[in-house]
Amino acid sequence: MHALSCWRSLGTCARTQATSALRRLSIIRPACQAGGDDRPCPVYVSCCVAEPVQHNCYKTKMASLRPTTYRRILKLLRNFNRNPTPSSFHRSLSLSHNVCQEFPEVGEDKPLFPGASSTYTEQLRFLGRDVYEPIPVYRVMNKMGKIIEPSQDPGLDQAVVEKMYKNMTTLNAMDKIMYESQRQGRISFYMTAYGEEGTHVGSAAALDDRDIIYGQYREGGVLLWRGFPMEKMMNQCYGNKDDTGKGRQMPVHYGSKEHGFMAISSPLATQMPHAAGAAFALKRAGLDICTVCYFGDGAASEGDAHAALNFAATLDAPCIFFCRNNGYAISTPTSEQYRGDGIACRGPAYGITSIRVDGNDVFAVYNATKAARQIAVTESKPVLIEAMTYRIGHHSTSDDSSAYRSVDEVKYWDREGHPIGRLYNYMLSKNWWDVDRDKAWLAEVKKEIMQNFQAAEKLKKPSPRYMLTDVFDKSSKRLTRQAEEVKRHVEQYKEHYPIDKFEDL
Ligand SMILES: Cc1ncc(C[n+]2csc(CCOP(=O)(O)OP(=O)(O)O)c2C)c(N)n1
Repeated sequence: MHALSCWRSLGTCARTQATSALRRLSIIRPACQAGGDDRPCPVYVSCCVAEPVQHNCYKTKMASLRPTTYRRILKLLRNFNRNPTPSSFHRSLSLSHNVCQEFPEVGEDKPLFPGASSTYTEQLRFLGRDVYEPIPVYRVMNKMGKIIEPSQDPGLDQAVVEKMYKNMTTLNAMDKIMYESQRQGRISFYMTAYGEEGTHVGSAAALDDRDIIYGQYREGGVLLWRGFPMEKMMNQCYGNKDDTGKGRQMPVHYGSKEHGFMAISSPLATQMPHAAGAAFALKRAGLDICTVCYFGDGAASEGDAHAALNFAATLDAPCIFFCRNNGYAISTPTSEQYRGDGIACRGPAYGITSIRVDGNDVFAVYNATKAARQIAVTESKPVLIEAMTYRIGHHSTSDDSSAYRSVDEVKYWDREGHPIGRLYNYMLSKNWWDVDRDKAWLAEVKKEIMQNFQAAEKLKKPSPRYMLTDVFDKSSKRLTRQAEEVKRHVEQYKEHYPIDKFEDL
């Protein structure tokens, strides 16, 4: 019998006037129990009463509930009635198989502590990292782009695979040009995604375009996949007048409401609890979409990562946590970042379904993300994916990685099993691509990037007045005064400011 319990808050505040022994409140829907019946049906609200040695579920009248609880239940039911499918029911209520604590027969020797469901042992044994086998790395293709196990071939058609390849090579070509542009002092900062193209494109391709993305900063390929124009990326990096962020953030801090991509911000891992919270909101709204949160192996050490994973698990939030484990956090290798089995092994400890994949295998990333999305959306649960990859580029243009890792190591990864080379080989084996097409495509994409780049460089910077707008939704008196002061000051001392490069104040 499926018992679908209400939110945790509802459960803890639920209390009938009749008994204080009420532990939780559950809503039971008969059609769900009967198995997948889509028709609307009555929903019974019942409360579970737990006594020391027995457990019973009693139907209760809504009127006997506290007014706040009663109002919450009505709201839940209204949401459910608007879209009464089993899936929307699962999404508007948390699925719980453990509605009431089960008490064993008298005399049975079993731990009853509410904190864990376990057995007793008389052996004094600590657990070390050797109790678990390291989590295997799921892959579909080998390093030569050959499908290893045919049943795992996602069977994507030529157009989709070609889009994947074009996306990955576009990102790579754009990175080269933007990186060089920074070296020449034309933009202030840049971060490449060399070697990680498969993680961006494989995951983005498996999502619904309505799913909401929370990125770290090295996920430009996800935006490209969603059709975010290259021109806008350049505008952001140049902080020019057409940048939707009004030139306020550092380069590569992209964001696009239209493409469901939350604006990037520099403080690591802060996007993680946001993604968990947003997923919870999506569930409450009864929407069949999820959030996807990208982060690095370094960011996973932040306190916010813990908060996010635990909140998502306990709130049954449909959020895919996608870790790009590229071996480094600037100069910190993973051996100094953690001593456990990477990031994936942390998932089950939070009660989160988890998997480790070969991040350089775009099909493995695709399959894992597609399956994760299915779990997140239909079961309303978080999923953790750890994509193993290698950061081939420097951390950013402010970093020289030869100071802390060998050039040979980097060369190895650039040569062996590179995500773009692997997909290229796969396409060759299918006769979907050839050397001449490749040359023509790479020349075409380079030309397009250069055109966008030059156009973005020519545009003026946004008006300096935007420095003081959007601090709050409406400008305060103090900000308005400061804006006037700035204007007066710049007009008086204009020869000291590069005003010709900016739009009017
Ligand atoms: C809270 C916080 N601490 C430190 C930094 C400085 N910082 C920027 S990027 C970075 C490394 C992040 O590494 P990782 O999460 O593995 O991502 P990667 O750069 O490898 O993609 C650090 C420490 C920051 N931005 N925010």
